[in-house]
Amino acid sequence: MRVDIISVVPDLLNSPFAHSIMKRAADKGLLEVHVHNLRDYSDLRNQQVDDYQFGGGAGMVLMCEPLAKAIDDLQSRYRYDEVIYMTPDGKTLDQRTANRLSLKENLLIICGHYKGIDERIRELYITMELSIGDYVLSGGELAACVLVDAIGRLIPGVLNDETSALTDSFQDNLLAPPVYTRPAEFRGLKVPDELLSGNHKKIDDWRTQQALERTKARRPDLLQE
Ligand code: 6GU
Repeated sequence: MRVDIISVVPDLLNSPFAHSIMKRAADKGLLEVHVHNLRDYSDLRNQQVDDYQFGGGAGMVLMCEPLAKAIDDLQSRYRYDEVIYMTPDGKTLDQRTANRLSLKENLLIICGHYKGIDERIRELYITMELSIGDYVLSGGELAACVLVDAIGRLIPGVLNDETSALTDSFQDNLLAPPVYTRPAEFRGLKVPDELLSGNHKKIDDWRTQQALERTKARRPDLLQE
């Protein structure tokens, strides 16, 4: 998968993809992330990319021209499956959407900043608008990192048996069961007998039961779906 990201703060987007599972995805040739500085597409003095909003009001808006120029340039070179705008008024990202996007070849992600981007860019170019939750961030960059991480780990071949996504929380609308490692007893707290039993059926049943109980207690909304 190739992911292109357009941002006015490209430095925010570098380190998250250079470690751990995202790094392994890149090393295996399964995920390529390319970050583009919106200012490189400005024809104005000081590489200006934002302006005051019509109608007045606090906060700057990312202008049409640099964004259109950046997207046109990238679209002339790659055929994107989705052009995604990260915005708090988008659809909230969930595991189902991450699963679906992980099967795409080329994604273009636009990060807003300040008050966001000119509405006409949304009308003309954007095919999908995503939020990562009901709170406001200073810009779309951290949200884009969250999105690429959530998608990247699901790309076929990125995870192995040890890191398999099949047992993640949300993968079947259930939270994951508790996990334990050595020692078998820590400060008087024991690992549940079922997990030490060596009986795979017993272990699976215990995990399913715990996942159900945990979901019922913490996220009953997931069980309604
Ligand atoms: Cl995608 N962007 C911003 N600026 N804030 C957010 C968000 C996105 N998702 C939640 N809050």
